[in-house]
Parts: sequence; C-alpha cells; structure tokens
Amino acid sequence: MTVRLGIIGAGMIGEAHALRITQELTGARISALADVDPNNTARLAERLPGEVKVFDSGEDLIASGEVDGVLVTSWGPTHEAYVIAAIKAGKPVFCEKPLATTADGCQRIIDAEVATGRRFVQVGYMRRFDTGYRRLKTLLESGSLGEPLMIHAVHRNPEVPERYITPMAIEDTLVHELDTFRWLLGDDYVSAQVVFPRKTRHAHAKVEDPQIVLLETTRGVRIDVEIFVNCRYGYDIQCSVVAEDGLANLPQPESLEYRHAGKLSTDILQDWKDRFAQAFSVELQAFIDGVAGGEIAGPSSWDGLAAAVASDACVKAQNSGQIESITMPERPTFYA
Ligand code: NAD
Ligand code: ISE
Repeated sequence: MTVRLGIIGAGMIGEAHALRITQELTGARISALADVDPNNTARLAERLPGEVKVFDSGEDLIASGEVDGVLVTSWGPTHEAYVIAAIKAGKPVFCEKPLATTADGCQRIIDAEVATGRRFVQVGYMRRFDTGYRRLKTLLESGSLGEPLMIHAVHRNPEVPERYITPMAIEDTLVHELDTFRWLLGDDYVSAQVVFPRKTRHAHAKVEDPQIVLLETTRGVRIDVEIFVNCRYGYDIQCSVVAEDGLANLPQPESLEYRHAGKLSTDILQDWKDRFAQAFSVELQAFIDGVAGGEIAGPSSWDGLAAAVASDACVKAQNSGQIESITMPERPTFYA
C-alpha cells in the first residue's frame, strides 16, 4: 500500500519533509499540498513526482478523499486548528513542533483525540529518533550507570535572524531539550529557572543571548542547558548525563579528522538539518508505517502538552528571574 500524504505548509521544513518522503523513504507519496502562499505550493509541487493536488485551504486538504494522512508543517500558531480538524476527520496527523503554541491549545487537541479513543497524532520531536540519543537512553535504562543525577547540555546555533526574540530561545530552541530529557529520563519537570550571562556582541537587540536554563525533575535530577544562538562557529548539540556509577556523553556526529599545516582538525556541522538528518528520516518513516498499519506511535499529544507546560514555565522564569514551578495536569490513562 502506498500511503497518500497531504502537507499543510510548504515552507522550509514542509519542503524538506516532502523531498525526504519522496526521494529517500518508502511506502508513501505526497498527494496534496496547501499553503497560504500559493507560490510555495507551486514551487514544491513542481519538485514532486506524480500528481499533486494543490488545495486553497488546509481544511479542504484534510477533508479530501485523496489524503490518508496529514503533515502539518505550517507556522506554530496554525497547528492546533489543523491537528483538531485532522483528528475529527479520522486522519492520522504528523505535527511539527510545537503541537500548539499554548498548553491550553495542546489540551484541546488531547481532548479531541481522547474523545475518539484512538491515537491520531505524532509530534515532530525528532531527537527521540536520533541514534545517539537512543543509545544514551538504552544505556541509562540498562541501569549499569546507576541512577542519573545531573545532565549538562548545550544547544548552540551559529546565528539567528532579526525576528528571533528572547522567548524563542525557549519556545523554538530549548523545546527540543524539554521533550528529549523527559523522554530520556522517563521523568517530569517540577521547576525551571533562567539566568542570563553577559550578552554576546553578536546578538540582535531583541534577543538575550546566551541563556542558561536550570531544570529540576520529580526525582531530583538537575539539568542545565546552555542556549547560545549566535555562537558563530557552528551548530552544536551536547549532552552529558552524570549518574551514580558513571557518565555518558551524547555521541558527536561522525566527522573526518585531518592533519594539515601543523593542525589537527575536524569540521563542525553548521545546520540542524544535517545534524538530525537521520532522525528526521526515521521519524517520518515511523509515521508512514503508522498510517499504513493503522497505529500511530512516537511523541504523543501528551508529550506535546508536557513540552508546552515546561516551555511556558521557562518563559515565565525568563521574565521573573525566579524559580518557577512546573505542574502537569493529570495524565489521561489513554496516554499511559
Ligand atoms: P516556514 O516559514 O519556512 O514555512 C511555514 C509555511 O507555512 C510557509 O510556507 C507559510 O506560508 C505556511 N503557512 C503559514 N500559515 C499557514 C496557514 N494558516 N495554512 C497553511 N500554510 C500556512 O517555517 P518552517 O521553518 O518550515 O517551520 C514550520 C514549522 O516547523 C514550525 O512550527 C517550526 O517550529 C517547525 N520546525 C521544526 C524543526 C525541527 O527541528 N523539528 C525545524 C524547523 C522548523
Ligand atoms: C529550530 O527551530 C529547530 O527546530 C531546530 O531543530 C533547532 O535545533 C534549532 O536550534 C531551532 O532554531
């Protein structure tokens, strides 16, 4: 069976996902596109094989009989309405992060999904599919390092555009760590604090950069994450888990080591698209297989909500300078 997927949002990541699905993955084709900007759908449709129907609205695409599953890759504030429409139409939906821009919005998605009694939603937290993070999780779960005590983490981008402002360091960037560390530890957060070191001269006026986020989990694990989005030298993700009987580091991407002109060097990736290429492929193949097999897995709506609740607390902590508590609502047994 070839699954027919419709993409809402033919921008940067919508295009990347569409090309990956058609050029690299198996079992699916892109049958439909929708975007508020018709230039984007026209440009992408031209690059895709077979017949691709362009819809005037995301709602029409979801309702169409030509679509078995939906990818929502439009701007964050538009996700909630499309995801709920897909659930109501009985169509599995892969939604790029964030699931919704507010915790209330995520809750409305959860209510809609729980009401159907079936899982429809996979959220695009692709790090859970990264081989390095998976190896780290397997090691922690083996118990050989003892209980995890601390995580030291780094999320650096070479630079960000003028539209990137202080809260985006949380909502757009840290949100990946917020999801990943919950999953890695099998634990939830109870508090967050944000501290601001001296600002780099490379940052725009509207972004405080760097920032250090301090998190605490229900089991007392302490996590520090440095977010530095104008580090200049490359895209750099680091994660070191300190446990009772040892320490484990996230493997770095493979990179050629070379000796030249009296120096020993390795290249550093510049872009998150390259750093998580394998993870994007595995997450999307999982979605395709889930649509074909009638069972959606991976990061759920509940995980989307958990990231949103923690993200809201971190933004509050940015503004207050205080330690802010993080309280999750009760988890429906549906997501147990
Ligand atoms: P983008 O601006 O390049 O593309 C977004 C597209 O959505 C644009 O073509 C825009 O015209 C379209 N759009 C906006 N409103 C719409 C609406 N109401 N209906 C239909 N289309 C609409 O943005 P992007 O960088 O591709 O980001 C899209 C989403 O993907 C964001 O939620 C972002 O957070 C997420 N993202 C995730 C990752 C990741 O690592 N998982 C990386 C980048 C972006
Ligand atoms: C971007 O928005 C993403 O989602 C990337 O995955 C992330 O790593 C990057 O730093 C963000 O800016």
